[in-house]
Amino acid sequence: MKISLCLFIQSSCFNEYGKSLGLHINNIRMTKKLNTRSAQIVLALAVAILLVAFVWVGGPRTFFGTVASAQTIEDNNEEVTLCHDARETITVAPSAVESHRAHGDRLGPCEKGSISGTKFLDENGNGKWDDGEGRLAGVTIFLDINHNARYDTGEPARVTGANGEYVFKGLTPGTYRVREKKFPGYKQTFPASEFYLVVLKADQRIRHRDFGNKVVVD
Ligand SMILES: [Ca+2]
Ligand SMILES: [Ca+2]
Repeated sequence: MKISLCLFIQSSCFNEYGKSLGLHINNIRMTKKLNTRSAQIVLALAVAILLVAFVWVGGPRTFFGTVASAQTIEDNNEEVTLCHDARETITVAPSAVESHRAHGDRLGPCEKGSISGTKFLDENGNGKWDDGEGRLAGVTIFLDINHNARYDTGEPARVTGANGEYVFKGLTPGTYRVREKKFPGYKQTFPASEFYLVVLKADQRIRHRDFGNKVVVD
């Protein structure tokens, strides 16, 4: 009788029958709490997984246009690859091919171009690459993305090889400013503008964007 009463009045039970019985009842309560919390966590995870699945499979998706990239989406149950080349961010349904095209994207994979050239030693300093003048290796050529006329961390850069050549591959269509990184002991003599303004179209190869330097004599 006292035990059954104890199950309803636990605090008095703890005092009357000692710590062992009280702790046992508290453990039962704690176990029930943990089981309830675990069930809540499992339910929350299941809802989150279903939400993610909806967004990726059936719901709207966001396409980031800061860099052109190929996207494979479904159109009438067929996979369609398009190049998101509009350089803006849009959110559309995965099957909205027409929405992509109206936005400026193109069907098919992204066609990427290249810019290349050679670094030469302008020995006579006349701003031309004359016969017999050599090539310069180890010079950094970069794409001045922020147009501040100097190299910044993160801007695409190439170091000229033993033959003085450099090449930027995989460039998306757009306008690029190609510059060289100044280095001690040399002065740039070509091009006169000190940089190239290149308007690159899809799958276009721009070549002979050369740079010349002469040795500076103290
Ligand atoms: Ca020359
Ligand atoms: Ca820069």
